[in-house]
Amino acid sequence: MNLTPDLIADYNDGLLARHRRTLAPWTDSLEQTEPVIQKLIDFQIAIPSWALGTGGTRFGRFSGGGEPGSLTEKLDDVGMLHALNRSSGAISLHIPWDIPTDVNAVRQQAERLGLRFDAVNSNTFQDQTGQSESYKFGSLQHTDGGVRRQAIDHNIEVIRHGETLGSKALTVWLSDGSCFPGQLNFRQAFARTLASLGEIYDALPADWKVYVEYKAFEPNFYSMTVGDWGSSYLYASKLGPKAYTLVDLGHHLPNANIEQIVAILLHEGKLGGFHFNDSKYGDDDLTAGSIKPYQLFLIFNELVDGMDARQMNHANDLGWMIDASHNVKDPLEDLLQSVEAIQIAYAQALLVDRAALEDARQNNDVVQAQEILQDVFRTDVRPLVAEARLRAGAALDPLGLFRQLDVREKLIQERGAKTIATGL
Ligand code: PSV
Ligand code: MN
Repeated sequence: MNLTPDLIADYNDGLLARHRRTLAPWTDSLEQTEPVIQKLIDFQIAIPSWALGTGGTRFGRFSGGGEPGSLTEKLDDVGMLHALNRSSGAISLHIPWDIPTDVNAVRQQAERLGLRFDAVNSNTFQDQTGQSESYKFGSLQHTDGGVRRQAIDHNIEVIRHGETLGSKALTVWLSDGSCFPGQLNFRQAFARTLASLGEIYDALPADWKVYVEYKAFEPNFYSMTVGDWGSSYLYASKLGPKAYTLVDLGHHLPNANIEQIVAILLHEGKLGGFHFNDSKYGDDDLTAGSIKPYQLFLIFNELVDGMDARQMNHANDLGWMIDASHNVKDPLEDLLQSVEAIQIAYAQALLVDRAALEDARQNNDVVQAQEILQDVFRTDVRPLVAEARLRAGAALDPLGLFRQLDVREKLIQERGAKTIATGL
């Protein structure tokens, strides 16, 4: 579907009067709001190639219609999201689900759609057909050197694919661990994993990063070899300056203080990137901001504070990615909602009066510190996010336009009612 600038401008015309009314209160404080709007325009959130189809649980999967069946169609879908919100200008690919067959064509298509390739993801958590060794008992941690070799080589192959597309980072998420006490020698598993990661690290191009993603549980339920931010930090520190920790919001034990984790990792210069999603219980992969929007805001509050302290570029110095999957929503609508929730949390964090907050902290004025944060959290910043979209040439209401154009119905007509996207 071709969402031309004219089509978007026509749609916006109908919403302009209302938008101007909601924006009016903000125009009194332009000095404060202009930088926020500009930062929102610059801020791009990568869409995971595996979230464009309907997800599932281990109990089943209810496929939606019109799902993308090839990398080309996945790029088209992300291109459409980006045309609607101008904030999804990147895609994160999972290999081997998304191996490009014609690299030049894929690059050209991405360029036409205004997309760049964010981190590439390796997969040693599933056995692929034709593969000689099995990952049933782990990959980089495996007791058998042959399995480790296969997993290391796969990661290096993923880097090579990423290079052809212009990616600059590899994300390694390992399902390695154990399900029962006694199954694994923890120390040796750690040492083997570190040595395997070291070989992958050595294959990184000079301007690349590797993100070590941790997860507390699943699919192993007794131990995970990269089970928490501490272990990830340890691996990243031992690997070297190109290695960083990746925080996936769904990968913590219940009630973990993720904002504190983020603050410390940033302070140590070891936070590399993010996988946004939300959860009630575990790795639920729900829409960002749908369950705990205050937590999302508090995370962004630490991100902005920590990035500013290190004079980092908000838009480029960390990898911003969504990692969600949805069983009951239209995947594209879900992604539009996630992007908007992230933008809202980011905009609110940018508006925190940091001097006043620090003052309250210095005076141990706990009440005032809470007031400062909650005042911003309870402020409706949606007009600012909409204004950023308007200036970037996006739709004032991306979800509204998606529905008005009946995009899903058109995708079903084009691709069929029973298509299944590759991925989980
Ligand atoms: C694992 O749960 C994870 O968060 C990793 O990022 C994977 O790459 C992704 O989900 C898709 O399986
Ligand atoms: Mn993830």
